[in-house]
Amino acid sequence: ANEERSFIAVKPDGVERGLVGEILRRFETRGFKVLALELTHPSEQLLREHYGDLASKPFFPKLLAYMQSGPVAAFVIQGKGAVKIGRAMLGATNPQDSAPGTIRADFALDIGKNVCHGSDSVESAEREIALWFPQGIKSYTRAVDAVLYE
Ligand code: YYY
Ligand code: MG
Repeated sequence: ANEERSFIAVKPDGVERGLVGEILRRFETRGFKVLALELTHPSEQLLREHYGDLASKPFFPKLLAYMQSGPVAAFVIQGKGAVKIGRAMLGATNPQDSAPGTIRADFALDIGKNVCHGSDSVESAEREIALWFPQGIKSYTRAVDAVLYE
């Protein structure tokens, strides 16, 4: 149960604005274990798979261009409630609606430049992790987990 994983990404605007460290720090200090970490230039094919459910949306071409406008910082986090807490930490998709203290509220204003991505379910997380880290993910143990969890 403490091994749930989520895929988190800092989008090209977040990388360009120097927010990778700040965003990663929030997940680290919350207690999540970082299992993978990569700065990558996603191909159009990868993005079409990643956002497969959105292919028919009017904003899809703009989304593809945005996600290819620079490197993406891709992470895998692991820990209790990683998917739900990850989404909560990102905030609502539209930063105009994101609660204060969330990443999107603290660092963004427009839905088309919302700085970060997080998996929306455990199933999506598994799919996205396999897509972005096809080489596979290696786990490791941390002494701090004995202190972090009851
Ligand atoms: O999962 P999440 O990123 O919060 O939202 P999705 O509905 O999956 O949309 C993916 C991505 O698409 C969103 O983060 C911004 C962009 N987008 C957009 O530019 N305009 C919209 N009306 C809806 C989504
Ligand atoms: Mg989504």
